[in-house]
Order: sequence, then C-alpha cells, then structure tokens
Amino acid sequence: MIADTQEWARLAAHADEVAGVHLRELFASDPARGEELTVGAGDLHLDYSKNRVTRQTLRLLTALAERAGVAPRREAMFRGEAINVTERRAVLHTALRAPSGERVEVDGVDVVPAVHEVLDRMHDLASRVRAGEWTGATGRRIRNVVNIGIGGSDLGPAMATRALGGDADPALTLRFVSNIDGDDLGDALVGLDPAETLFVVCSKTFTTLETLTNARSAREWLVAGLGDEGAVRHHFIAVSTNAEQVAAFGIDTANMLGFWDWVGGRYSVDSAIGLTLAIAVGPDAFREMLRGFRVMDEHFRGAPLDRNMPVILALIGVWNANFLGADTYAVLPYSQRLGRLPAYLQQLDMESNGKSVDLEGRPVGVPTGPIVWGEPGTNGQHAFMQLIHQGTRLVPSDLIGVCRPGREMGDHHDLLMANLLAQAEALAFGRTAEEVAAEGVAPELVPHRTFPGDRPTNVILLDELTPSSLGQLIALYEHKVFTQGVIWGINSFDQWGVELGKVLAKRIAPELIAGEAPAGGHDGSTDALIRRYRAARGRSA
Ligand code: G6Q
Repeated sequence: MIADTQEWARLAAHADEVAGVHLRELFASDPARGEELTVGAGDLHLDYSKNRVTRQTLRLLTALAERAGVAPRREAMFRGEAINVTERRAVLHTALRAPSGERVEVDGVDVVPAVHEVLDRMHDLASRVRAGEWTGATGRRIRNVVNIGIGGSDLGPAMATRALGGDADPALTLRFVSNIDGDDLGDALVGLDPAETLFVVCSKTFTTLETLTNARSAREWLVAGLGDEGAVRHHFIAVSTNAEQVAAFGIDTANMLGFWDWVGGRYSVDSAIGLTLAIAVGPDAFREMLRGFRVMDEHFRGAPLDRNMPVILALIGVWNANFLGADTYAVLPYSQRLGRLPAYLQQLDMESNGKSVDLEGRPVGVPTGPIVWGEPGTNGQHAFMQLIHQGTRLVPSDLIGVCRPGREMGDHHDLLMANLLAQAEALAFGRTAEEVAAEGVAPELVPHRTFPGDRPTNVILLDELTPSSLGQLIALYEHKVFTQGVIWGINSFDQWGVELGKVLAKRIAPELIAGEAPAGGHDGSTDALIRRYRAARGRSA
C-alpha cells in the first residue's frame, strides 16, 4: 500500500518540518517561485506557486508518483490494457481523440477506424440537423433539440454546450433533461412544437430508469402532439452501446450512434454522447475540441512527471488531502460559460476516486478523493468565499480564468480577472493583525478583520475559451483524476457505489403506487416515511 512506502513516510516527515511555514515566508525566501512553479501545456497555463509546497515537497511528491507507477500505469491505459479490473475493461477515452491512422488495440482489434466511422456519422447527422435537412414527420425542419440522459450522459454535453454555446446556432433551441422529476422534462417541453423537436436519447446501457422514463414520456408527448406513432423514427435519435434495447424502445437503429464499453460514462463527452453538443456548435468545432483533448493527452503521455500539468495538479491534490488534511476542494471558474464545470468535475472526480478499497479489495488506509464543489466567480465571493478566507477549515481551490473574452463588454472582463487574481492573492497572503491595526481599525475589531492567508490555490489560465482549450481543460482533469487514482492504488473507473440506491428504489417504487399495498419490512424509518407519503397522496395503507 502506498502509505507503507518510504516515499510516503518521507512526505509525512517533511510535512511536519514545513508545518507552520506560511505562504508569505515561502514567497519571501523564494521570490522566483511565482515565475517558476508554473507549467504550460497547449493553451493552458498553471500557476501552482500559491500552494504550501517547497521545491523539496515537489521533489518528494514526484518520487511518490514514480513509486506508485504512474508512468507504466499511464502507458497501460493508453495501450488499452484492461485497467478497470472490477469490470474487466479497457479504459480508452483517449482513443476517442486519436487521429485516424493511429492504432489503438483492444483484444487485438484496432478501435480507431470504428471511432472515426461514428465520428463521420455524427458529423453528417449534426450537419443535417443544422442545415435544416433533417426534417420531422410533417416535413418541417428541426428547430428544437432535447437531450435526454443523466450523469455521464448529461453533464459533459450540458457543460460543454454551455461553455461553447456562444457559437450555437440561434435558430436552434437546445435543452437538456436528466432528472426523473417530471418537472425537468415538463419544463423543457414548454413552448416546443413536437413537429420541430428532435430528442437525442443518450444512454450507454439504455436501461437507466431516469432516462428511459423521460424518453417514454417524451415519446408520448410527441405521438400525442402529432397523432402518429410512426413519427417516432423522425424525432428520436439514440446514442448507446445497446442496440437491442434501443430497438426494443422503438427507436430505429439506423438512427442510433454507437460507442463502446471501454468509454466510461463520465469520460464520454467526446464520444457520440456529445451529439447534442456537435449539433449546437457544429461538427467542425466538435472535432476541434477533440484535437484539444489530444493536445493534453500527448502532453500527459510525453512530459516528464515534474513538468507534467495533470501530474503536478494531481500531486498537489494528494499533498493537500493526505498531508495537510484538506477533505474538500473548490473549483472556481471565473467564467460564466464554464458555470457547469464544477458540477462536471464533481462527477468526474468524486465518482472516480470516491473509493475506500484498493485494486485488491483491501482498505486503502488513507483519505482518497476529496469533496469537489464550486460555482463561478465572482458570484462565489458574495456567498461562500467567506469560509474559505476566514473559516476554520482548509479549502484549497482551483481558480480558472480566460485571458481573452469571447465577448468584449466595456471593462467587465478586466474586472472579472482582477477579482480572480485578487482572490488568489488574498487567500495566500491574507492580512495580518498588524496591517489591520495600522489602518486604524478599532482594536476590538482587529481579530474579525484579520485574514490568516496561507490558503492554497492553483490558478489555471486559458488564452481563450475555444473548443480546443475546453478539450485541453477537460483532459487535464481527466488525467489528474487518473493520476491520483494510481497513487492511491484504487480503481478510478468503476462506480459500484451508485448501485445499492438503484436496487432499493426498484423495491420501494411499487410500495408507493395506488392500488398496491406497501410490503413493509424495511427499517422503522423507511416504513413510516412510505406510510406518510401514501397518506399525503391519498393512498390507503
Ligand atoms: C458515469 C456513470 C453514470 C452514468 C449514468 C448514465 O461514469 O457511469 O453517471 O453515466 O448512470 O448511464 P447510462 O448512460 O447507461 O444511461
């Protein structure tokens, strides 16, 4: 286990040595760190100097990555070995952005030609919808696209469509439906004409309760609106690995785009799951995003560990979580367009690394994936940043900014970026009691107005928010999460933890329905809540 290694012990001893050394001192004794503790990759720049690390910390962390086998494990992933051991699968989202001509084999079969075949079909489909050539059952062009999917089949396309949405075709209305709460679909359908509406049903398994329930209700809405069961094939596209279930649902498999079991849901935005995104921004922009992913893949695969952006980000995260005791970290994009990035990364990170046993099934023994959350700046500054500045908990954060705005509006962008830089500065350096007192603040208020500082941040700057830089940013975090999983010795690519709730919901659902009697036999609390719900719905016990 990693915690039993010398490298881990050295880091623990080093953490004791540097404990109490404030970021102010680190900068005073090593002023070059602001320039030097940075790394570039593609269009991204990472400044990690405002972390509680010395150059020695970084050397020890790199030694830990070497000891954990990050480099060979990374190769195993890129080569298509079945590193998802609990599901006996390869993990090959990187093959989705491999250029045609490159070979990536799964069980001796090169998967790249199939990837490009699907990409070409996506390209064609998206172009037809955008050009008005895909018509509905009545011959009218499609003006509304409703994406139905959940988790990995929703968050990626929804996040990326919002990020790149400035380029979306204004003639198209795009909506994303994920929740089984009828208000989600109901609200999404308001104002839409069924004759002009296309549903893109995204589900890897095509067995997901939420997605199938929403898709069924969408089909009812469509058939009721158009009065024709045959309309379904003009208004539904499926993205799935399960052709049988797609056909059973009633979607023509000619209108289905496939992908493969070696693409995990939360790693699938760059597969056909991104179809709605491709319709929104255009297939060329989608391909540009894939090239961006590829830029980061090549950097991750080729750069030495101590100059490798995803590895550095991962190691700083391990330092914060395991040696400084931070249970959580905040993602703060200073970009409204990146507003859904925290939710996307929350799934990517927490579903991947929220594990407590290692690859052999033994307890990991150290804290693993942190609690990830966040909101765009500057909104967070007027809400939760108080706790990060002056609370008792350590909350490291990633502040993400875009240098050149998509839209120039007066001085908005300079003010936005000034706030990003000011937050990182304030978090690191704070304001001492002496400084506060010197400003003439009443003595009894000095403790309240003192900022301890020493709060770690990473600042990530994109030159511009483009399809390519977004691809680079997503891949950066994918590889960061992978690297952390390797260090902790866990499987970042399964998600058994979501199963139990699904099984129990299936058992409880019939107990809530009118005409059925509750079976009982749950715990006292669950049985009482079932009775209360039935009573509120006027359903007898
Ligand atoms: C992601 C998870 C999960 C999954 C959803 C939807 O990695 O596996 O979020 O994406 O449960 O699954 P389907 O695409 O099969 O409907």
